[in-house]
Parts: sequence; C-alpha cells; structure tokens
Amino acid sequence: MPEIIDGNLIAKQIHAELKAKLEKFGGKRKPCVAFIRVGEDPASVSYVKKKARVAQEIGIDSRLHLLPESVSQGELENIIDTLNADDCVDAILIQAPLPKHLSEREAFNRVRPDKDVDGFSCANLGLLCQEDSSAFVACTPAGILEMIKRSGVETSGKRAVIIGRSIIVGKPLALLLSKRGVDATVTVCHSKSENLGQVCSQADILIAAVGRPATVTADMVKEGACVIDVGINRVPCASTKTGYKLVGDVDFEQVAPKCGKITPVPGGVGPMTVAMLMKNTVAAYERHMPESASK
Ligand code: BQF
Repeated sequence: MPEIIDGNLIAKQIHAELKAKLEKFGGKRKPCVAFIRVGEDPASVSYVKKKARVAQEIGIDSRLHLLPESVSQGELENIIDTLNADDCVDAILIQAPLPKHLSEREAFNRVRPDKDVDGFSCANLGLLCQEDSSAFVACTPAGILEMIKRSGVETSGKRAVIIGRSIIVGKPLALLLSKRGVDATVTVCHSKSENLGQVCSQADILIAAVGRPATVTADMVKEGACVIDVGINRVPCASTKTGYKLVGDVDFEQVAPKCGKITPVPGGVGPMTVAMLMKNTVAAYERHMPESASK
C-alpha cells in the first residue's frame, strides 16, 4: 500500500514553525491579514473562517470585510485601495470565487504586490515566471511543492503531469515544478488534451486539479507514482450528517494501491493551502517590518 501524505500533519508543522518565528521576532505589532468576502457562498464562508482561526492560532491578526453580493466593482476596488494604503495591513486576500458580475482579474491586479499573499496579480505571476524568489506564489501550488519536498519526493529530472491549467493552480504549479532547483519535466493537460490517460500514465508525479470526481482512474497511473489530488468536490452521501461528503479528483480506492505516495481528500492539499497563506502573510510582514526581521 502507498504512503498517504498527511497534509494536516505537515500543515501543523508549518504553523508551529511560523508561530515560533513570530515569537522570536517580538515585533511592535502582530502581522495582519485582511479578508474580503463578497456574499454568503457557504464554501467561502467556511474557508475564510478556517483561515482566520489558523491565523489566530499562529499569532496573526485578521480583519474581515464583508461585502454584499450586490457590491459594484468600483466599491470593491475602493476597499482594496483603502487596505493597500493601510500600514497596519500586511496582507490582503480576496476570497474567490467572486459573484459573476465582478471581475476577479481586475480585483486581483488591484492588490498591492507586496500585500498580494494569494499571488494572483500580474506582478507576482510575472515574478514567478522570472524565477524571482521575492514572488508571492499562489498558496495551493506553493503548498503542493512544499508537501512534495517535505515528504521526500524526488522532482529533479522527473516527469510531472498536471491536469488543469487554471491561473490559481495549474499554471503557477507548472512554473514552480519546472523552475531551476526543482527541475521536473512538466506537462500541462486540460479539457482538449488527447490521450489524457496515456499522457498521465507517464507521470512520476501526477497532479489532478480539475474539479470533477474520479477523473483519475487506476489505468492512468504509473506503478509507484506520486499522486497529488487537488480536487475538493461535494458529492451526495446518505450516511453523513450533512448529506454530502468531500472527494477529490482521483478515484482514491482504485488508484491508491498502485501508487508510491498519494494525498487524501480531505486532509491533503487543502490544509497546505491554508498553511502557505500563513507563510506568505508572515513573509509580507517581514518585508513591512524589516527592523523585527533582522533580529
Ligand atoms: C481539508 C478553495 C476551491 C475554490 C476556492 C482544508 C481547505 C480545504 C480543505 C481550505 C479552497 C480549498 C480554499 C481542507 C481554502 C482549500 O482538510 O481537506 C482546508 O480552506 N482551502 C479557498 O479559500 O478557496 C477555494 C477551493
């Protein structure tokens, strides 16, 4: 049976490291992250709650800006501008997805690059592309690389296949895995890819970021491969209190016996995403408080 990569455990280690780092700094003020949430999408409500709770545990202050579903692009941008100019705010997070009438891209690009802890702005995506280490890297791709590294998965010269080309996961992850020092050979697949199964079956590291259950089946996985499941899908389930359960994009039961390592859902990539948000927030704080960081 494969090694199950425990995202909860690795995330907890990172939280402890960040907490210890902040205690050592003894800065004049705590780091502060501002969350902007538009509307009441239940998943967004729970993600923001989780992030705020973890922040507090580490010693990071958070603020929540709740905007009504009907907010205009201009009003949203005014809030972003105010937070950009606020010296008490180190980090700004706009919880995605935004309602359809708003432009996520315009909003992401409006965030000051040194507060853009999600790494979705042109500036940070460009810096990542340039392999500049000062880039804020999107939290899910950064979390995936961190869990790959911390669980001893070899990347140099290995074949990585990513299913999904989103700005939030697939694209930045392709840049991360192919950068110097990581050195994987990366293939990005998507809905138009031909022979998906055949391409995937070449992968030493297979990453599924599609948003559809059971996209990855056993025949698509090479014996001994490392399989990273980014999907978080709610499927109806009669035997749970909520009436649904969370599953990834990988058919876990079928695929697990074939792999060397695999991430579960829940408790895999998800907690790592949150941990990287905390890491980026502490990094933003260090940039804003150089006198503390140098101690
Ligand atoms: C877990 C997200 C899709 C769209 C917008 C832990 C999270 C999830 C799962 C979490 C996600 C996914 C987040 C688990 C934040 C990850 O135990 O498996 C944590 O909070 N995430 C988000 O903010 O926006 C999303 C996925």
